[in-house]
Order: sequence, then C-alpha cells, then structure tokens
Amino acid sequence: MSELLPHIRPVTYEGPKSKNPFAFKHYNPGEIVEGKTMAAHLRFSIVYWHTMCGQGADMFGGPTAIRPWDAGLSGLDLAKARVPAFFEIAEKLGMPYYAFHDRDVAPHGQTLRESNAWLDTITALLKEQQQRTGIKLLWGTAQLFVHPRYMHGAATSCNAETFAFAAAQVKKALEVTHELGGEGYTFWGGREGYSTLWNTDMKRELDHLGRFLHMAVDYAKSIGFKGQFYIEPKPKEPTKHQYDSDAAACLNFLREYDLLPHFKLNLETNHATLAGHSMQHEMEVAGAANALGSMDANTGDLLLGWDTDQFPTDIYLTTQCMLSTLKYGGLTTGGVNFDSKVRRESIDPEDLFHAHIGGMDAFARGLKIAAAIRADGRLADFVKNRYASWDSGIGASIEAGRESFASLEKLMLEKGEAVACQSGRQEFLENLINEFI
Ligand code: XUL
Ligand code: CO
Repeated sequence: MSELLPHIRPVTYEGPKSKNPFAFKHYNPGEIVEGKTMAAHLRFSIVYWHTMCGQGADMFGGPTAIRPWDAGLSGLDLAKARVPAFFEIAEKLGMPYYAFHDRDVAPHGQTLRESNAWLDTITALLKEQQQRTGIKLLWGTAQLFVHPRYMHGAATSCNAETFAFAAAQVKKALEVTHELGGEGYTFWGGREGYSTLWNTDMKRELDHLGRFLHMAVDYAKSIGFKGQFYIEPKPKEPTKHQYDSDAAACLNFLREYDLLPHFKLNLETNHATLAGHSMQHEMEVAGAANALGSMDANTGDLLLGWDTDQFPTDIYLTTQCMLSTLKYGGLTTGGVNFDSKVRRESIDPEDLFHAHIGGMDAFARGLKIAAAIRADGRLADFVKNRYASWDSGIGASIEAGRESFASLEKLMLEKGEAVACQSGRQEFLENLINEFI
C-alpha cells in the first residue's frame, strides 16, 4: 500500500521529557497500571466521521480543510479513497479501535437499495483494512439525522414510513457491524425529540422509540450479533429537546420500556456539558445503574453553548473520567472513542495527529493519576468514613430494612437530637486531588 502521509512516522512512546510533537509523552500502551496494560484500560478509538468527513464547514462558511486524498473526488470514488487514508492515520496513531456511521463511510444513494449496495462495497474495503492492520470496530451506527426524510425524527417521526426506512437502515447497519466484528452498536437519537410541543404527541413518539429499539435487539439476536448496544445521551442540538437528554433520562426510558438488560450508555463529555452536568456526574449516574458502557471522549468550550467536540486536554477531566471508570470495573466492551474534531483553522493532516496524540496522552495521564489516587487511598478512606454512621447501629439497621418511621420516631424522641454533623472537607479534598495532578 502506498503511503499518503510518508513524512509522518508511526507514533511511539518517548516519555515525558520528549519534545517530539509526534510522540506520546504519557501513553505507553504496554505499561501496566492496576494489573492491566494502558492499552487494555483505555481501548482508544478513532471516529470516521470527524477524521474523514469533517472539512471545517460551519454555519457561516464552507470547508477549509480539503485533504490530499479527497481532492477532485466525489460520491463513491471519494468514499473509496478515504478508507486507506483513515486506516493509515489510525495505524500510525496506534489506535486499536474505530467507529463509524453507515453514511460517513458510504454516500446516500437515490434509493435504499443503492445505498445498501454502496455500503457493501465500502464494507469490503473496511474489512480488508481491518485484516491488514488488526484495527477493530468498537461500534457501528446508522446516521438517522442528515437526510430530509428524518426532519421530524427517525424512530420518533410522525411519519410511519420514515420509521420504516430508519428500521431498514438500522437493520443493514447491524448486519455490516456484525460482518466487521463490531463489539458494539450505538444509538444516538439526533432528531429523536421535538422542536415544539404544539405539534408533538410525546407519549406516542416514546412508545415508537421503545418499539424500534426492541426490533433492533430482536434482529441482532436473529443474526447472532452479540455486541453491546449503547444509547448516547444528548439534551439538544439539533433538536430543542432530545428524549435521550442525559444519563438519568436514558435510564428511565430504558427501564420503562424493558430495555435496560440490553443497553448500556455511551457518555459524551460535551453532551454532559450541554445537559448542565459534569462528565463525572454522568459517569456516576450510569455506573451506579451498572450501565457505564463507553465514552465519546471530547470536551466543549464553557463559553460556547454548542457541541464544539474539541479534543480533550484537561487533566482534571480525564482524571475524573478514569476514576469513575476504574471504580465501576473498567471498560469492557466500550472504549475511549475520540468523537472530537480539529478546529476549522487547523487545516493540515498533521493537526489530526497533534489532536489525537494530545487526547491519548491526556487520558493516559488521567489513568495514571486516577490509579495513584486509588493506591494512595486517602480519598476512598475519606468517603468511606463519611458514611461510617451507616456501618453499624441504627444506620446498619435502616440499610437492612429493619426500621420504620415509627421506630425512628421512637429513637429520636428518646435522643432528642441527632449527633452533630461532620465537615464535608471539600477544600481539603480539592487540595488532596491537586497533589496528584
Ligand atoms: C453527535 C454525536 C454523534 C454520535 C454518533 O453529537 O456525538 O456523532 O456519537 O451518532
Ligand atoms: Co458522540
């Protein structure tokens, strides 16, 4: 295979003292942390959509970054040219995984039949590259938000034939994901929400979404696809309100429609920000429900109110992500998937490398810091001691279900007042965390 970027060599670990911008300073794939390699903890993944299809266009201006492998091509020819370029970048970055939407890798055809045929053509090329490089598919998904037929939503559309088309598209995307050995399948409901409640029957739309996801689960079973299903919460953009607005809303929906056994959450940092939460909050909500599945790693800009999908560089953020990940047993089917894009002004292929190297190093540091905080034990001890009143006496009795309002009233009438509360020591803990950053 002829190299498209021969001047960029495979990125390797050179350690924190290196000044080489094309080297990892912290991500050392084989290094053991808490008994596992960094590579196994982090399960990094690169996305097809931003890396290959993002050209810097925004609402105010067109593309700024025309890649050398894209020049002069369109349609299926363009789609074919992008596959080897993508795998060259992924391989040079040492990415073990990737993720894609059906319509990023292959174009929209005039008919479903044509779209499916084009997707088959590209799937064969993806498979060849997977076999050549050993890079695996983290998850696949269907793009159910760009085409005008999805203007009112896909599974939640008011138009039953749109629902049918979306079902056909997801059926095919599941087949392709299965064919490529995908370890998961994600639903991000881009337009599964509303623009105004004046025209919306919310209950009916939610029932349809529940039915749609059950059909997906049933179909996956029928073809032997055993990958993990994910829902990716996001509160808005492009809709004013998306039904899968945050981790808690997704869990409630999944429980209500008996889908929780089949789904975990794929949490995205910038989506948490848009929902008015921290990523740590979202990870704790999912983890507590045993539904922490995967991460779309990126970050927003706190001064901008939209989904900027920037590469993660904040060590506090990655430390928090990895603390929660380790706490809930680590990533098993999921990964740290860079759903991130370079800025419109970062127009060179080199920028794709700087961006991913920075994100991978930031997560590697987060992992090492989280492991050090856990090994130190003071944070965990503090939290444990904070709840010590629940470990014996009346606390243990309440937790065991042996008490009632009447018994607790009797106790407090006897005592007259509860024991004094202890300090939450927030500032002490913030300083403690800073010892490790
Ligand atoms: C959109 C987003 C999507 C999903 C996959 O904000 O994050 O790219 O990750 O559809
Ligand atoms: Co995402």
